[in-house]
Amino acid sequence: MTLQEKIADLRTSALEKLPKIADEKTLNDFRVSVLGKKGKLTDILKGMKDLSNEERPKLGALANEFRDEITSLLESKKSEIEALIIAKKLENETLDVTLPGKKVTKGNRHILTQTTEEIEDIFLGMGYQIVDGYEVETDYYNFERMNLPKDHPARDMQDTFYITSDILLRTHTSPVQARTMDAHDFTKGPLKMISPGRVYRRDTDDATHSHQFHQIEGLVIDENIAMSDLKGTLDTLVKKMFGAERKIRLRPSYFPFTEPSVEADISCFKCGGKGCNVCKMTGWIEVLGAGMVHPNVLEMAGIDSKKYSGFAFGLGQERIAMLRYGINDIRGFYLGDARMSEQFK
Ligand code: 2NM
Repeated sequence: MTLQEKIADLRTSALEKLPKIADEKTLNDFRVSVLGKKGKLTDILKGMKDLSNEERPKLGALANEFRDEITSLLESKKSEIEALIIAKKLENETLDVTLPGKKVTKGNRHILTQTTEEIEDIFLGMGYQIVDGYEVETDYYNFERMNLPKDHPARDMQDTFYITSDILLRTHTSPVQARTMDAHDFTKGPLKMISPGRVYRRDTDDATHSHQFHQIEGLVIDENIAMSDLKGTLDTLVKKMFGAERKIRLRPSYFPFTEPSVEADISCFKCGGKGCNVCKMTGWIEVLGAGMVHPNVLEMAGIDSKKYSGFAFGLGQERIAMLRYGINDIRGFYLGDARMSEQFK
């Protein structure tokens, strides 16, 4: 067989095999075996050394022609295979838009979180800062600084979770107020803050008691802060939370950390004051405690009680939510039953 015939044979078999190739690996192996350094063409061309000077360039030209033809065929085959791979991928990823969608159930924030954030927004709108503190506190900040003397019944082992005789779980968020008063620079302006958070009391849980619950306390200290400022602030709060028609009523009360102290009632949001089951026929609902900060509390923070005065208040998110939504068992807030939360989407 002449070298020309050998190339012609190789061409025939290559043209026959090429169209049947369907993947990149086989195509590459084919290229190497035909055109590679140790491939069939190279093998044939080894015979060139025996050709005459006229024959050699002719065979060279033929070999080049063959190489060009196969190279071009390999190129188009490669594109063909790539297109096929993409087509197959697209086919597998086809989205049937007529199929029914998967239902995504959306969660929602716990009702106590929602209540807290709603109250936070109201006070942020009045220029208050929101301050976080420790749930594990010292006797000093939790009681001493709140003008609760050593023999005060609230300091009883019965009422508080003690970790040591000096360290306890806070019974109110007042320690946050004390710490913030300590740090506040009154030459820069008044102190206006709320402290939302979890608080603890030693109590037997039932429908209306929980050994842990949530509280928001507020505090404003500046020169010339008066009871009228407290009343206006509470009025704004209850109108935003319970409706513009609500009125507030302050009754005298007692807290060791405020003097005078008051309980604040709102006119009943259900009956408007005529008397119903929500207000127990009184027309009024107790919502929070408040008062003018006791001079001792100011002085313990290094604040001159002759120059500065302040008001403070405290409310419980559980109580607010129970009133608003007619929840009759406080334990429902903590059981983690999704059906409880789902009602407040
Ligand atoms: C209440 C009622 C009345 C109160 C007082 C203070 C502080 F730090 F200024 F002394 N913080 N919170 C306060 C006053 C809390 O809760 C029913």
